[in-house]
Amino acid sequence: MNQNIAKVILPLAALSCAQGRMLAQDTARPNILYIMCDDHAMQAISAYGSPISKLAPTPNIDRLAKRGMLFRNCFVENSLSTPSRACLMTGLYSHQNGQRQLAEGIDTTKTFFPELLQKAGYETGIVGKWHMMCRPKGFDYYHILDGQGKYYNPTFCKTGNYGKYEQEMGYATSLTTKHAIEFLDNREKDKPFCLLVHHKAPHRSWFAEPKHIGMYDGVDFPLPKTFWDNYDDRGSAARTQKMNIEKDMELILDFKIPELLDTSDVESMASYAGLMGELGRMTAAQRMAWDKYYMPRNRRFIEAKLSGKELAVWKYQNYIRDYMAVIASVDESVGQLLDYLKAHDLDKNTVVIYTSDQGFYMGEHGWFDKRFMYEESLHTPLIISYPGHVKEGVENADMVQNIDFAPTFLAFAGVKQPKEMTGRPLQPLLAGQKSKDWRKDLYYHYYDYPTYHLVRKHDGVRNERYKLIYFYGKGGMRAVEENKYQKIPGTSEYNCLKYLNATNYFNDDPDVSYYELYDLQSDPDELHNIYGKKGTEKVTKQLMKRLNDYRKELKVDEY
Ligand code: SGN
Ligand code: CA
Repeated sequence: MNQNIAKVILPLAALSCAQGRMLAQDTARPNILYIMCDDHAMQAISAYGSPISKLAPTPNIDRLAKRGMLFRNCFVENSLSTPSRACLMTGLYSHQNGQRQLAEGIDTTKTFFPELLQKAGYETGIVGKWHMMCRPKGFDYYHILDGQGKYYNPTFCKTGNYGKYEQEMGYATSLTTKHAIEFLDNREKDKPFCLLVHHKAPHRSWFAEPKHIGMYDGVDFPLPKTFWDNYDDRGSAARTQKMNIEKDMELILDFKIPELLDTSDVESMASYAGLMGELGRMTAAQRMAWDKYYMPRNRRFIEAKLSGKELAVWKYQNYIRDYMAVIASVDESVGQLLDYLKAHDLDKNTVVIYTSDQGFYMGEHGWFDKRFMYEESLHTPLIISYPGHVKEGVENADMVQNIDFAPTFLAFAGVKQPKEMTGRPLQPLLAGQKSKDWRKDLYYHYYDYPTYHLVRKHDGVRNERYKLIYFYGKGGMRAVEENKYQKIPGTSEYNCLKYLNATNYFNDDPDVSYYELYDLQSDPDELHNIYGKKGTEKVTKQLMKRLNDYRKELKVDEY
């Protein structure tokens, strides 16, 4: 074995056979601290160097990047919360672990990686957003939010009391950090630990902590160059989506303007209810901090009577301002956790991972949200540090995926990866090796239609240069028949169906079956679909073969 890889894996692998009598040796196995945010775009982390992040830096996440490896090409398999979390838990693609859509679906008979760590003598914990509709499996400790969780004074349930949610006063990011520290303080000190810190932030609708409200007021963020994309060159899915900042971001909910409530309008009422879901939970002091910033901002907005492009730009600016103010708390949390590790002499023997459950649009193509296989939502940030084992301040450009996380953690713990686990351990890459047989392309599949944001089903393959996407499925209400969860009361798909029915959400929504092809080298912004264009025959054939091979090898049963 190559010496560098050995440095990352060997001290651990040697122990796997000694499970049960390993306490004396346990300092050899690293602790794992996995921090995952919800919807944190790479564009919002200054270590990745985007123009937005230059105006709203993340010094603590950057601190982590300086002492570890920053991955430029980490991708999700299905750009949505619970599917990504299921990939994390199982190291399996969505159709293998069952969680294809946002609602319940994970096959709980599958092994969750923390179960294997537990068996190997690790103490395991999870705090914050769990979001899976099953009990946390494989955790000695949990302190988790209810579903998507709330930002203000949220409810949590804790170890042994699954489903019994109790309100805690404070802000979600700080409370989650507090519970992470409780786990670290109270853990059994002679065992290695694996702690998952899953922040609710910066999920929609971006409610900042009182001390950060309005911190970017007056800062003008640069518009992404694809902001005014008119999707000319593409199939219908890029046009029929409902995630456009200008058209679909709601003034009441997303921009927190309750003054605009129109009680005769269903959409206005739904938007207001969403907003009150947070404002209505605030204490008087929290609400005062809120109103101090938003009341004058709302008044100025209403008086300005903006429309057209001016309104679109106003929305973009205030979306980014609110989002980045939410990130400020996340960044502080990372700082607190890193400081804790140092103060407790745990920093050398702890692998720290920072990531998100998917990427997010920060105005690229005029969008927010995720779901599409286009770059900004397909990518997710990934930073891994393990002092003395992973080189400091380095970047990696290999194609890695969130199904690789579970195998990586098992390898750190010296636990043999179960045969059925599809992802691959990142240890060779962490050791700085370009392994010859590392994946040269990846498979992606999105299934959640017709639900919020109306992104059509698609799958596809991406290699280092090209991306082939296949959009498919029935349109409009005809798609409801194809949606497994849409008729099950209580699921998010069911709730959405009621909304779709009430609001004439669909305009012209055709059945689709078409491909798109992008050359990421000459067109990194994916503005020019070259599928069917002269000169692309050879590359189309190659990618089509790879896509079909993936579908066959992975037994994708959609078609
Ligand atoms: C909520 C959001 C959507 C978001 C989904 C999924 N609406 O429904 O904008 O796409 O969650 O997000 S909200 O008004 O309730 O915030 S995910 O990150 O959980 O997949
Ligand atoms: Ca998410």
